[in-house]
Amino acid sequence: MAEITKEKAAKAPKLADPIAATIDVGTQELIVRAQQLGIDTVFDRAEQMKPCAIGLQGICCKNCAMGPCRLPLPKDGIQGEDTRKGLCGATANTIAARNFARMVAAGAAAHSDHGRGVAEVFLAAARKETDAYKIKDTIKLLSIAPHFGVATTVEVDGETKDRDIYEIAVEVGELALAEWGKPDGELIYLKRAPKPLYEKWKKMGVLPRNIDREIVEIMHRTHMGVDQDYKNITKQCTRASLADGWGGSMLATDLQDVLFGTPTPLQAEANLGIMKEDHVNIIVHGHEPILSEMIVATAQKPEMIEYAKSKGAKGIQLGGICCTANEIFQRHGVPQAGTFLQQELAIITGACDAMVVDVQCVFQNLANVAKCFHTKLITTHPIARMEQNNVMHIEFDEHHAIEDADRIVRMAIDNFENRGADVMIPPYKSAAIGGFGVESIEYHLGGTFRGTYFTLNDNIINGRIRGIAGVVGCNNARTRHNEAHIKIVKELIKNDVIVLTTGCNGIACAMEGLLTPESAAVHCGPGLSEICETVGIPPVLHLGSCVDNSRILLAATEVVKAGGLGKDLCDLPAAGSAPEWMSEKAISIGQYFVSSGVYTVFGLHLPTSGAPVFHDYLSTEMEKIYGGKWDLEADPIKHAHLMIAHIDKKRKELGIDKARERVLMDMADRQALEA
Ligand code: BF8
Repeated sequence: MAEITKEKAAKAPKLADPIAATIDVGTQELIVRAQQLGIDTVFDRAEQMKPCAIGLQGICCKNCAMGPCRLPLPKDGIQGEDTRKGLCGATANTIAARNFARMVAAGAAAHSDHGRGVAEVFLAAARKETDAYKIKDTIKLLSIAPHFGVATTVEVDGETKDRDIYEIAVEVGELALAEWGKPDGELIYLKRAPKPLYEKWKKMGVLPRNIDREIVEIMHRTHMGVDQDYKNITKQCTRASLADGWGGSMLATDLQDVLFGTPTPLQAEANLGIMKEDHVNIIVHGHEPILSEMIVATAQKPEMIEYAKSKGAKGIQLGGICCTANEIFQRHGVPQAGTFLQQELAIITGACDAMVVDVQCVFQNLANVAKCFHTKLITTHPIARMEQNNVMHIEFDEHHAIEDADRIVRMAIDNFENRGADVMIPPYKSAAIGGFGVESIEYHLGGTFRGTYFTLNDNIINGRIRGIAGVVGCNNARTRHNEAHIKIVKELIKNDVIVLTTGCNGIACAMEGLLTPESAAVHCGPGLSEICETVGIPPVLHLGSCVDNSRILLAATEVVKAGGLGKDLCDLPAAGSAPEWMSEKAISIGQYFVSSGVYTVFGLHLPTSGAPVFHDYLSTEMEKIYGGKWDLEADPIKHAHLMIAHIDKKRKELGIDKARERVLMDMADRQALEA
């Protein structure tokens, strides 16, 4: 055997320390397994490649071929005037703002193009051009139709009659699809925001005209030699991000609810331990439920289960990764196999018979990992293919969706017998309840008869609930997997802040057992614990995928409407957070939260730190305009306390800070009062 010399050892690529890489034991075990098998994962690659410090700060401009121009901050900081400039004279502020804007454009495009795909399928279903998709949730359809000005009833001979559901759906579908490219007017859903917020947007001239136009305009403005005022660029960031949050994402959520059902609370499990050695395991990964809904339906068919049994398996186990996990968890209770950073590891178990991917957050390295196992890796979306030749492409189309899903599930079943003997599924998983949304929060906290947000507001006003936090977003291999997510959420609920979660934060919380009512007694402060126990809800409410951040906007709007907590979103004792963000979508989400009046804290870093004036504009100046601001804090406990301090500030402004002090009196305080 060749001797390992010091030189050879020094040349060996540095591998991740599994314990430093993730807080999750199952993930640690699979990182070790990958390393033993000589397969690199994102955790190892994060050790081997360090990020570019200048890019990280947002001050590298590569928007023309005279560059890239790099504008590092002087070592001793900026003394006096900031004289840094690129070849064309672009300042650090212009460069950082352009880069930031392009992130907003990409993020808004990703969410909104997803929404467009849903709208197209919705219209095909409404026109009965496909057998695979139907108008399922008619109550939701009837609730959104008025926003589009579509009548739900008709007068016939002096009598009011209900209109045909499919007729309504066609009109809604056509108007919804027009939101991407209509020549005049403004986005329809903007008026769902509290009136003062809508008026603010109008006054600032940031009402999006149509979704595509705002994204295209960012690309134009950030072309070499166009918009050279970071304030004006930021204004367009707001307009495009609103086209995402109150446009493309909100439309995606609503139309998906109509097609597949508005989620209601249900129970499932989370983490890679949901995979079963004796079952055919199919992992569905990506974002669009158009694909995953069909796979879920097909995998549950008795003939498919029989087919799996005929091949020696006991059944079919589906699992989701990334936002597809959130989509099929919230509507069907399909278990969540893991977050963004666990995608390669699902294959490294050796038990993944097929991984089916569509768009967004899919690692190209999945193909290299799949090569080492029997796993069939299948891409399904025309805009998202992989160059590696072991990847199959089965293009999914609403007109033959059932056949496509059938083919994929059969392929996975046929592949079961090709599995190697060496399977390692870490035996860890947690119970989780998901499926919350605007409607179910109203029901759970308002009761069958009341069906309002009054009870929630009452409990915020009396201080049992200190405030509301939206904690969302990705994992990032530059930080310990899930650590910041969990520390921040636990610190918030410990301080009686109820958490609304989406995206990979939702999966992280599910893996940690925080999506169960029982977790309240263990982790919550006395006020929130009492509410969770009385109502039977978890302290962390899972509201779905990243496009479903629109549910957070609408739930917050319902809180405003219920009264007693101000007139606008920026008045609420509420805050947003993305502890481990990595995606351009997160920047778009952050921008629309801030532009909707929400104090929003990001973890890690922001690609703005190299341009201090622009960075400051995103916090201080945006707050003056919209009432919300960007903030940054990498330390999870400090991060949570920034949010709590903001919540307390808002409670004080609302004059409800005293109520909370009373509620949280201990027995000694009470006795002192009685005496
Ligand atoms: O849209 S949270 S890593 S999965 S980008 Fe991706 Fe980030 Fe996860 Fe969903 Ni959202």
